[in-house]
Amino acid sequence: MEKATLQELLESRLKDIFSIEIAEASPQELFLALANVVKSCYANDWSQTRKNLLVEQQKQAYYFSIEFLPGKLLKSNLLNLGLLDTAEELFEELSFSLDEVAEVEKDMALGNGGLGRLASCFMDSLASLGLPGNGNGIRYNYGLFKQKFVDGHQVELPDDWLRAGNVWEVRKESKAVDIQYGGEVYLIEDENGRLRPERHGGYVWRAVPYDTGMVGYQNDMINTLRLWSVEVPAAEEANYATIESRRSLEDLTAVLYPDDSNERGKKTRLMQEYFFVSAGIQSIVRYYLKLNHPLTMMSEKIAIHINDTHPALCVSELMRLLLDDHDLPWEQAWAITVKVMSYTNHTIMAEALEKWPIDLFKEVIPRNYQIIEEIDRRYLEEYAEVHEAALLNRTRIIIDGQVHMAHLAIIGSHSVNGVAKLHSDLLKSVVLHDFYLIFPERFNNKTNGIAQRRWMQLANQPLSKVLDTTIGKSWRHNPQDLQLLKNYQEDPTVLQRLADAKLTNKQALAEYIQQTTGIEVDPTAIFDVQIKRLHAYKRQLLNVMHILKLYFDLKDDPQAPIHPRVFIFGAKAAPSYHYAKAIIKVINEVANLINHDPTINDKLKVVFLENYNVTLAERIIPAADVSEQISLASKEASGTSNMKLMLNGAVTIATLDGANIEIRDAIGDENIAIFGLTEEEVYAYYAQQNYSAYAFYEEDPVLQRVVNAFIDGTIPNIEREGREVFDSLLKYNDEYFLLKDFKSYCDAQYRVDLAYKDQQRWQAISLMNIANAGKFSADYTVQNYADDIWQIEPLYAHVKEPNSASLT
Ligand code: 26Q
Repeated sequence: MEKATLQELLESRLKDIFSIEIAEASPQELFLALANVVKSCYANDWSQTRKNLLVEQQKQAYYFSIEFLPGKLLKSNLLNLGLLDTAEELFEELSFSLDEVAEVEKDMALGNGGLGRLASCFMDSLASLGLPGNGNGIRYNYGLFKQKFVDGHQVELPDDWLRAGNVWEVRKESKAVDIQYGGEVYLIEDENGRLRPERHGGYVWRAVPYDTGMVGYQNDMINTLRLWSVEVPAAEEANYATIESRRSLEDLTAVLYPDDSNERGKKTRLMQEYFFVSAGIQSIVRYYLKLNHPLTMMSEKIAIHINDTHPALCVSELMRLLLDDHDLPWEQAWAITVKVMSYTNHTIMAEALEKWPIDLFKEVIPRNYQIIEEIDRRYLEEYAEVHEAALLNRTRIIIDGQVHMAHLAIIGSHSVNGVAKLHSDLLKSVVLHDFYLIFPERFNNKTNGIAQRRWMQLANQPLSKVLDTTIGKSWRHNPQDLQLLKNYQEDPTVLQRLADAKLTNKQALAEYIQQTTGIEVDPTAIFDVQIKRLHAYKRQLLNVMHILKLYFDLKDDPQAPIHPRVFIFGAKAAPSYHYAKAIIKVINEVANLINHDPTINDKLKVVFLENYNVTLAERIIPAADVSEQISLASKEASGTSNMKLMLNGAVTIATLDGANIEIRDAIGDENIAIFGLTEEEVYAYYAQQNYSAYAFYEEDPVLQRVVNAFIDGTIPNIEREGREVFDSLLKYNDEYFLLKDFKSYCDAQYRVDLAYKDQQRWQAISLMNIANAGKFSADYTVQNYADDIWQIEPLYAHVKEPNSASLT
């Protein structure tokens, strides 16, 4: 599209909506008008994609996820439509900044962290590969809370993201479905001797879908992200006359649960899970029936993916529809279900595995509960001859009055995958070992990937331009072409250009830091970044301990040859996670102490940026020199910020955990700073139960000084929090082995400092990170899901030149 055409469209939208000219428009008005233009640019392709799908009848995948975390969509849609450069030029010509306009858009933050962001990266890749794949989730009225710091403490504010409306969504009233909750279900024999469920009591709520187009990268493919919102069924308005009755209904899709590990036993959470599952499965079956094929062939047209256990009810809900509404015999229904379903596990932490009390299940979803009991009974029966009773009793679905969601998902799926090699291996050997004995063929690995278009082309234009001029533009379509950069490892001009791009990004971040926190940081310092949810296992505290060590080194010798560093944190803690909030307070107070200590002379700065989210990630990642990936080995399933930071040229300091291992394998030991216990060593400590935090404390005076700092008054205002940290390390024997890994972490940090001082070497390492990041494109990951698990193919009728994703 020509610039002039875009301008005309924009002008006419501004007239239509606001009756104003471009020159008088505010950023808000420009945003809304431009977003509407963008929407109209893909409207036709969206309906064409749907029509082609109906005509071609190709198999489609449905990605069920209780979280999606797309962030902002304007620039990503412009990029994918091939309009970004044009729009940028136009706005410049009109003396506006597109960035300022894009900034107006509210982040769509319907997720907590890695799992939700992964779902959105996958949506982008599905469309960009021309694959028929849709998202299914919940349209929360409030996304993840906004984080503020008051006195160094985290305070949570509601995220009222829909207040000004959401331009991208389309309400599809005609596609609404009813969701049944509660009541009692009796099984009554019909005239053919078949047991039929009869429901007494209970209530029906309405699920209304809001669809958002998922725009493929320059291929005219538009998939659909379908999010469900609760409403009073039309026929029942009279029953919801009181404010209280309405409120309890509206609560259902009001807020995202802000815990990214586990909220135990909350009825609303279970109702949410059933809500989007039932709505999604009903709409899929309805669609499938339109194709006029027998239900027994469903797995040839439909693949349903269960993203972690939150949508595990897909299994029992599809069974319910096939049995109760479509009269299939159990065996047929079960065969269909297992062929259709697949499941991804995202966590190793035993305490995070989802379980529900059976009483709650019976109360909320009685018919599903009956079906789950029957699945469980038949599971025990079917495998009784092949496996020992003890094994079956450990793997059955209902154990000690609780429904184990992972067990339901595994038994009901033909594929179970982890999200990085180590994680998938640990699923087989430890966490899900019992299931591996029974269903070895179901287990596989799909290492996570990231939407590189967003994390490079959109977030890092300075570096993208350097890449274009150095290796050409093919990397924009084929991420593996980033490898071409390897030819320039020793080319000082290219290395200098990379350094210049990094500096530009650091200057921009420094300005943001100055504006939002008042802290001055020097863009020539090392920007050392840890951005992720706050969790004990991710060990932000280990980072803090190293910062304190450097602080003491400088106090002892203000001339110590340490290259200036800015430590940057971004992290939200679950509101109920007391210890994580204590760590936030501690980091903020350490920042206060160090940033205001004149003897440190600005050699160290600590910056904890508020409200870490997708948009803030897009600011921080391009400016990072060092990427902190320091979880205790075996605990981080994959990590994905590690991939984003690598792609943007940050050098990683990491334990051999999650995808860090694959990153190391891709770039070689010389281009990453590895430290700490290995997974085997961690498990050996568990087996021998001989870890003593105190022993490490006792023998290392440096460590002693650092740990004591939490309680000896060195850090002001952390009387309570400092004590909690101190006790977790010594009294409770340091669950995540920080004291054990401290020394080797400090050594690795020292290597990083040395490497940075040799700028030529540093830039070459950074270059190698960028050059080898292509393999972590979500395009490859999604292609692997498509080939191995879903068996879906690009929509042939539609895609002219599908973006290829073969890792050669
Ligand atoms: C469960 C029950 C009740 C309430 C909340 C939850 C809940 C919600 C979110 C449990 C877990 C999550 C999110 C988990 C998550 O984000 N895991 C991360 O997934 C990434 C993508 O695979 C990995 O890279 C990370 O390693 C993993 O921690």
